[in-house]
Amino acid sequence: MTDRADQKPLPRRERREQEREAPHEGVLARRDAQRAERARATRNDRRRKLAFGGIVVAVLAIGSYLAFGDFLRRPTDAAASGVIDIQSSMAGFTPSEIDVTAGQTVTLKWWTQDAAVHLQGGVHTMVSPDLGLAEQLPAESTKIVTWTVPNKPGTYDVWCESCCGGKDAPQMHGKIVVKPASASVGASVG
Ligand SMILES: [Cu+2]
Repeated sequence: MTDRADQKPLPRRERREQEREAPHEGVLARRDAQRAERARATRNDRRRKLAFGGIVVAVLAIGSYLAFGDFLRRPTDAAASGVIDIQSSMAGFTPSEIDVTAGQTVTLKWWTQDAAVHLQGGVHTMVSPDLGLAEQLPAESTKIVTWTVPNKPGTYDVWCESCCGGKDAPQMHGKIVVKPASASVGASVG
């Protein structure tokens, strides 16, 4: 006996409550539309976040390329321009390894931003007895060093003896690789 027709008319207050719980179809349709709209908005929002994330990744990629691309390309640029860029700092030589060709005269653009107070005698040094290098670089300066690479291919140690522990400190050492002349002559003549 739950049929509505059999029931006595409900008091007005209860009828209103019933209507609130079972709203008519127009309201339901509106709610569906609102729900769909909200879902669309969420999808759009997600799409916007994805797009934004993509832009952030792209910007970071371009930024790192601009920041480090030059550093990564440096060996090629040095070969093309004939100038090797070397920085001395409390971290040692940057780059810590350079390639040169036996018998070739190379130009080193050697620079530092360090203040004299941090350096023994106010200089960084570049020492490699085997390669005939014994150079000094005053604080906060750039020096052009023209150096004729000895004709003895191999890998050589180079170090700074005037800061941060000097020769005894591993980070004050760099590496100079002297390549045989034939390899590069063949390449440039061809
Ligand atoms: Cu130094």
